[in-house]
Amino acid sequence: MQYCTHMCQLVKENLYDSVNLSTCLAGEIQYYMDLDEDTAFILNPTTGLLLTNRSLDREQQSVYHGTVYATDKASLPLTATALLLIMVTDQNDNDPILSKPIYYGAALETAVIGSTILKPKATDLDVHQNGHMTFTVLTPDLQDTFEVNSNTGYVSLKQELDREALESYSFVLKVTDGGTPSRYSTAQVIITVLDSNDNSPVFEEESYSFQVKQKNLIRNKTLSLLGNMRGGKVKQEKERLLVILYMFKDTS
Ligand SMILES: [Ca+2]
Ligand SMILES: [Ca+2]
Ligand SMILES: [Ca+2]
Ligand SMILES: [Ca+2]
Repeated sequence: MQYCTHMCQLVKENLYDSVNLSTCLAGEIQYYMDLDEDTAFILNPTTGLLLTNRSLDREQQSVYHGTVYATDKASLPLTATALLLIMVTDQNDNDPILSKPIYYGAALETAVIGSTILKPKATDLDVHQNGHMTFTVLTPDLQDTFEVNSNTGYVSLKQELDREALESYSFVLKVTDGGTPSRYSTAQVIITVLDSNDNSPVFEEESYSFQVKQKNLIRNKTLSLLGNMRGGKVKQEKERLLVILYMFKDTS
């Protein structure tokens, strides 16, 4: 009796599906099978129609192996066998997921344009286009400041930072898969701008004049003077030890 030696059949995940295993044979045949997971399928012994017995999950099991037996109804029946390979085709039933709900990054305000600030990670359990991820920044007004690599999701600097102007940025990172329809998820990104010493200390006034009694100078008393930074007009450095060296000049 002639029968296929190998069969490869495709069934869809999540849907009740069927494949016909009788196409290779004609005549009155009884079909049986051994399958590595026998609750997933039912084989109609008369028609050879193989039906999914439950909804399949490709992400749990994508391939089933088995053997199909075809026996004729002769008084001395003959049996043929075929190795059966059932592959579950993918549906886009998983969102791409970013590894954290919130990512925290930091960059020196003197960081060079193009430097990478953050490397978010994302996964999608589906395959091919259903698992192909594309990253974007959702917050339009920050698209000039940060660039997200659409393939990797890496966040890099697109323009210069200035901590004295803005010391923190927040935007929404979106990852979308290539399925039809597509699925997506988002995460918050918070980037702190770290201070660099990029501003000189500035006196509040252009000149100061004061009088000191000579006896104080003779007694070597300590003179103190506060040089104030201009709060509004001049940018202030953060958490830096301010050491001002005063030099006095005798102008008499
Ligand atoms: Ca699935
Ligand atoms: Ca899937
Ligand atoms: Ca997907
Ligand atoms: Ca600074």
